[in-house]
Amino acid sequence: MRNFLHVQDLGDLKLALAEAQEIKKDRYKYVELGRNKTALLVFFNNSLRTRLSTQKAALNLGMNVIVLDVNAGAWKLETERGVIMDGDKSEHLLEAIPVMACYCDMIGIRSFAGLTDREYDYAETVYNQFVKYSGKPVFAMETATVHPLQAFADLITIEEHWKNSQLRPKVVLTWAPHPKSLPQAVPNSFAEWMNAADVDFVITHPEGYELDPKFVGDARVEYDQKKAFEGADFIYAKNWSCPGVTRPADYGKILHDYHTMTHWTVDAEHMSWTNNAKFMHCLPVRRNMIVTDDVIEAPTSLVIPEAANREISATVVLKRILQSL
Ligand code: AN0
Ligand code: CP
Repeated sequence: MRNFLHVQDLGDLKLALAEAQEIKKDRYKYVELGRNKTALLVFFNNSLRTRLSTQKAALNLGMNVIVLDVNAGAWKLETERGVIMDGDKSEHLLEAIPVMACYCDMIGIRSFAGLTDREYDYAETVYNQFVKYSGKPVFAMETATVHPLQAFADLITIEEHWKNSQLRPKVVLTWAPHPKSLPQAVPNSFAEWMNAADVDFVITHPEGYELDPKFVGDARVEYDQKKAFEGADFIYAKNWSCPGVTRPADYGKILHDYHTMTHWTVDAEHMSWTNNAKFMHCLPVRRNMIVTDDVIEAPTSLVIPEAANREISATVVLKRILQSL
């Protein structure tokens, strides 16, 4: 595997999950694989988990790691071609990418959606520029439309906490309120990966927040949150801004004042509608906005195991890339 953006990039998902468990048992098993290889992690946006877990994964594999925070010390980068660069941006990505590529063997990119130009975001313009102009393997650390390292860790976590081999778990992705416009990358990837996994998958959100059909696939969409939660084994909460599917002009917007949407916040009553479901969120999470204190602190909350599994998903992905060099 050279590039990592979608679930299909891993090939057989069952094999990838087995590899994750192999690595979890002995996370240094492939420590020789990365000797004298360098991973460059480029952050255009903030991060806690992705930064630490991906660095740890590279160290597990014996690699060297360089981290670049574009907004903290690098030249401000122009990303669009054809712009007259008379503003505050000193360097163009089209020079910066091949330069960065000189110093490493693979590149991880965190570059969130701008949430103003749907076409630009959904074409994965920045990620694809890195693929095209670096000549190096590139993996997503949350790009404009996907967050596959997160979705892979989430799937590992669901598999670990589902003990019934006879039945498929019911997994529900629920929208929850948030005061700021957030990308669709996490719900897009979660939907893509759940559709590829052996689970009964339902998506619930207020009208207007329909995710892009290429990620929804054959998943059931239930607008009544209570109905969606009934019998659920896993509740995956996340806010996302309007994907602009039904009304392109609303792309990236918050459709209703969040104060009027607090009935979507996951609280103990919501969880009582489920089959004693586990609660999941990728983090960072705003407490008492997305989820109440008692739900996130309950023994049924998986938010910390999910974050821990980010090291495992990243180790599998970087190992696969190393094996392709
Ligand atoms: C980001 C998002 O919603 O995509 C990152 C999540 C991993 N969240 C925030 O910006 C709060
Ligand atoms: N879940 C996740 O990707 O967290 P960070 O934004 O802190 O990396």
